[in-house]
Amino acid sequence: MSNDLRGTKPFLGLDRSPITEADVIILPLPFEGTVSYGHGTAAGPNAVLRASQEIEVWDEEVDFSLDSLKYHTAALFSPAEGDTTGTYLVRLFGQSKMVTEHPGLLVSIGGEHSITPPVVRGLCESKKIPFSDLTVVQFDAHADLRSEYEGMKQSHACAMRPLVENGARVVGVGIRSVQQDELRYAEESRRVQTYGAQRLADDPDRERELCSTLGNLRGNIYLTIDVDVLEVHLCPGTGTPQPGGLAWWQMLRYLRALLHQNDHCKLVGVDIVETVPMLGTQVNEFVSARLLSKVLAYYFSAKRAEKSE
Ligand SMILES: [Mn+2]
Repeated sequence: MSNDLRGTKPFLGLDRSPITEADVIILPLPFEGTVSYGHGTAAGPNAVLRASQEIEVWDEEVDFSLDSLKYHTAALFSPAEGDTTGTYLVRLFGQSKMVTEHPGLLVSIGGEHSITPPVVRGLCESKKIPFSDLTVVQFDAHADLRSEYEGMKQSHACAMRPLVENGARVVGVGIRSVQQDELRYAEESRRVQTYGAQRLADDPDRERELCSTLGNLRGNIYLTIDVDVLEVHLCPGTGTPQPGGLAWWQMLRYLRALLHQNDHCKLVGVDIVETVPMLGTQVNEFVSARLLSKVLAYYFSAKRAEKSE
């Protein structure tokens, strides 16, 4: 595959630590088996890692040096010859289970959103986390709650459904493209809370409610960021862009509420998906790399402050 030839750069250009010692385990997942429209997200992980070489390691907002953490950037976990979507995702479950036997925080870089369920399942199995004690915070333009899409249960358009079916809670943020039966399912399950993009933009009370929800989440939290949650100028390359997304500072307010202002936040894994690099611009991969650096700076600076108290 052409995106393999350029090689995988270590996250932020920092030395690769052994996986056993890493605070953060970066898992690049160049998979795009079920994308319905735009292609190219398989090239996302390498592009994001390359862009990360240019990100400042000091976070000016929370005064945190990202090079004070140890990173293990794993090799690309690519589809093998003959892999179908099904066989790749089963192998990914095994890979996630294996890497999460180590204590570091798992950060997966997609690839399309269909990687999330097997990554979460593998992680929960090796860390013995029951789904009933897991909240998935989903930043996404789409609800991803369909039972199947184009005949496939594993489609990127169904990424949240198996997690909810297995008992996880989902807090969806920035949603603005959803089917009636997805909404019905969300209501009936009683485990899905949705904060639509339009109300967040128009109603300051709704934003306060969201920040209070994120700030008060307890138990294990998995964070999944589909970059199409953002306004389209921040992610023009993504597979299924939707106008009306979150602005940059707005996105950071929500991440801060969850990762920096919630003293009880127990983050068990993160992924960022659907980044598609484009010819002639680096905006897609830079936005994703910067988002990852903010996630880590917010979370680990708060953990460190807690420890020193
Ligand atoms: Mn999605």
